[in-house]
Amino acid sequence: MSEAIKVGVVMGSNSDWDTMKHAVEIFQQFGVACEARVVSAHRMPDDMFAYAEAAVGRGLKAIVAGAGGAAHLPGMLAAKTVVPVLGVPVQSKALSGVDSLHSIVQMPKGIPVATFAIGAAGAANAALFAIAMLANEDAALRAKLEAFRSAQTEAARAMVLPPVG
Ligand code: RP5
Repeated sequence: MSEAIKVGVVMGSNSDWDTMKHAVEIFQQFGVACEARVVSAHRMPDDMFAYAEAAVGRGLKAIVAGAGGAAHLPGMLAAKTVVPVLGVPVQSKALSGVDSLHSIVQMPKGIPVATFAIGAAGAANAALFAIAMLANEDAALRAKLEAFRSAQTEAARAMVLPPVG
């Protein structure tokens, strides 16, 4: 039997995939069962509400939601579920993702969305943050996270700069 999905990665359009795949890659690297779907707030609002309303019952522990421009998906999911929503601003063509960032980060008091950096780094970090939350109840996952951090530290220590000129 396949492992139960723990985390959802959702996005407003398939044009967001180049950014959001970085979250999925991290979940796969850590062996966290996740699903990836397009759930557009504007083009399929009923599906978005159904996804949010089913999240607790399906056992989702976090939802990583990415969107660009008028990025309402993370906030509206958060409005419809108590499952933690982690928002990723996708870099937009017109305003480079500052519009996405502002749309996601400026939530009203009472309906939080954890908001990450614009683009691929934000998507990867959202996944790492979700993993850190899951690791509170999962010693094996915590060990993987600690190993990831150690490897990253060693890679940074091994960095060599090129000579000037
Ligand atoms: C948003 O509109 C999506 O999240 C995407 O970032 C943006 C553009 O969507 P497409 O026109 O590329 O489908 O809803």
